[in-house]
Amino acid sequence: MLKQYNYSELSQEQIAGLIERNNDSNNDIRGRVEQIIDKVRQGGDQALKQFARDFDKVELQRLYIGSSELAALVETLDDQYKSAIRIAFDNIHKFHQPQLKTKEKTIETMPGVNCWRESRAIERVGLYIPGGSAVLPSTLLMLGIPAKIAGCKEIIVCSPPQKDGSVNAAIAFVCTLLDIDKIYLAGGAQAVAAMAYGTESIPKVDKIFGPGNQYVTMAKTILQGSAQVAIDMPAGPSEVLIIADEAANPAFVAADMLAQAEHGADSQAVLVSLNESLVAKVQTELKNQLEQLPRKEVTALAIDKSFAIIANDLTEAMQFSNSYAPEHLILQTDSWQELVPRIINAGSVFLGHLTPESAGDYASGTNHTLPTSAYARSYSGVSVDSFVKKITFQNITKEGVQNIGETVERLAELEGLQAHKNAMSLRIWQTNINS
Ligand code: HSO
Ligand code: ZN
Repeated sequence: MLKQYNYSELSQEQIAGLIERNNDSNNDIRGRVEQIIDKVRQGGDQALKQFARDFDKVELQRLYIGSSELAALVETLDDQYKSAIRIAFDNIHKFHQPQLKTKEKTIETMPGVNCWRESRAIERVGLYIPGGSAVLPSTLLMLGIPAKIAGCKEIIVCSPPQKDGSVNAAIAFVCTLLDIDKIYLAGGAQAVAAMAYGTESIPKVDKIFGPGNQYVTMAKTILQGSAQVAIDMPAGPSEVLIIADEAANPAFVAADMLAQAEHGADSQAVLVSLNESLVAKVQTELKNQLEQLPRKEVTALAIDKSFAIIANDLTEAMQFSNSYAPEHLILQTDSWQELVPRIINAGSVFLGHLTPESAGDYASGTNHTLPTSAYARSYSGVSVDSFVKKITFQNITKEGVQNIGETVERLAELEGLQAHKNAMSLRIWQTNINS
């Protein structure tokens, strides 16, 4: 059963409590993840094999599977899945390709002073593909496609081994579409540590991408501060917030909430409804639809931790949504067009009654690696931009030196940095002599 609150009756503290998620207040998760990171740093491949024994219940001879094994796995995948993956691949590629902008326009800030930016791919990237409670080949599409478009030289993929020491056939198929010929068999925080420091088998990378549970997210957060590695964002347990008014279809609302909840017990689905009777209908739908789901135990746990809020109008609904900053926001109202400009914090938004989050999770083209846990206040989802650095360039001509020279000299004086001033003064003298 979904807990239910009236927005206007909630105190600021209660709202803050509803907005908060995944806090690790007694540092339980941090402590355990730090131990894992230390073991991988010191023990390398041997530590990873031990984690595979302990966590994945598999004895690994080698920490990767290569191209011939991947090809064999691809053979086992049904053609209808292959063609669905190809369509998703094409749509995601279509949406991401135009994001690549190698050189921006040159701006002449003063005559003879030219500045511009160019993108360069991050050379070595690590993609973490979760394989815990559900194997997610779609995540490899979402990370691998922008990495390829950006032109990353080395793409390292880590995914937890299955019980037979292999990976899922659909993941293998996505690898072939992406021209990736190896998958490293490591999962969880240990995989993230391996990519951050490098082991005998797993190369060290410059940036780590991918969603995961709280352990994976914690490992990324710790390592970005200590291992000279960047991360895409802290992407933890998945969440959705749905704003629904009287025009909403309760079956659609419940289905979207359950789709979120089936990701795991720590996922959250929030309904912000404009009327109580819709909430009651959604409750009934949740109960009925949940019964039919193969993952009903885990899904029910997430629904128990979820809640509905009854707001007086769309303004209140948007206010709560912007404070919650959901990873996914679904607007099941006819007036979604009006609401779009009022969205301030959200990872990815699904507009209208016929746009389920599942479309974006898999195949419409947008990326599903998105900021969770209110990080949508400050982070964007993964895109081609996440796989490049933008380098600034400038060139100053003789005319430029004459135009900007004195300004630089004065500012250097102001800061008491004589050597800075000299670097410009020498150019000014030389251009004066030669003119
Ligand atoms: N909703 C997840 C992505 C996903 N769903 C993968 C199904 N497969 C996080 O945005
Ligand atoms: Zn999903």
